[in-house]
Amino acid sequence: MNDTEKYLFDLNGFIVVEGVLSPDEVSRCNEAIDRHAEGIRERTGDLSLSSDSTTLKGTTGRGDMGGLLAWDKPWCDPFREMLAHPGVVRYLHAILGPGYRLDHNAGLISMRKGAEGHLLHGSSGPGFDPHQYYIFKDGRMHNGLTVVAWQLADANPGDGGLCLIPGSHKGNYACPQEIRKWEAHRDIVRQVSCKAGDVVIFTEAVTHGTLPWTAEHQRRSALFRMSPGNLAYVSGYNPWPEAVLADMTPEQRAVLEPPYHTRLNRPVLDDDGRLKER
Ligand SMILES: O=C(O)CCC(=O)C(=O)O
Repeated sequence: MNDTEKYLFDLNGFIVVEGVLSPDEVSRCNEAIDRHAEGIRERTGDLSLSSDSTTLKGTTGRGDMGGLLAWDKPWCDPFREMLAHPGVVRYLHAILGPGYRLDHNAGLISMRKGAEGHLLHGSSGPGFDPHQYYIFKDGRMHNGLTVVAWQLADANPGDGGLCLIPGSHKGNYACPQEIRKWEAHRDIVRQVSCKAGDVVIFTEAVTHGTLPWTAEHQRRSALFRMSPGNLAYVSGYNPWPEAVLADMTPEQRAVLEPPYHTRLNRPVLDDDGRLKER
């Protein structure tokens, strides 16, 4: 992660890394999703994400699908490769530190035209959340839970999808409800437009959410929530399902280690995603 990228992440709480996946990698992901599309669950009723917002509501719910890492080969492969992808490891080392780990099981967000948005949320002030935080100390940033969102379809300006309030990871006051609902001060909320193959990395501390999807094509974003090596938000690692671990490379397996100190013989990757010699 170069100095400009660090500046932008520190300033905004997120960064878009363009063109991490090749068109072929994007196609492999989309083909795997198409094969499993019956597993996409559209949210209804109590699972709705737009609450009583008048501007985030939609005609249908957001589609979610988990289990990507446990699919049969070859369908799981392009998603497993995301764990230690040479295009993102150096960013995760700068943002989370060496020994970063997968926290939540990987999941797909899919939205079709009319899908509702998601109330803005985030973990900056007024309290300190020891699992989802952004702090700067000893000349570097430290982040808790951090999202790596792999874009598998274009999100053009005006399409909707991921949005956030740049800089809000350093906020001290609670985000007012009318802003969380995208009903007031909409000018401070930025839709993150990006192309298939780009990766958006954002700290869970930044106030973020989802705008209703307006495009004709389906939104597809694969979310990997990562934590520093010493930290867990959820207990999904205890244990990871056998089908998730089966036939993983040592590099991928390293990212599924449970939380513990990096100095205790934790397998660690180099910046290119290869296992480091001890
Ligand atoms: O639509 C997005 O990418 C944001 C998703 C999100 O914030 C969440 O699922 O908690």
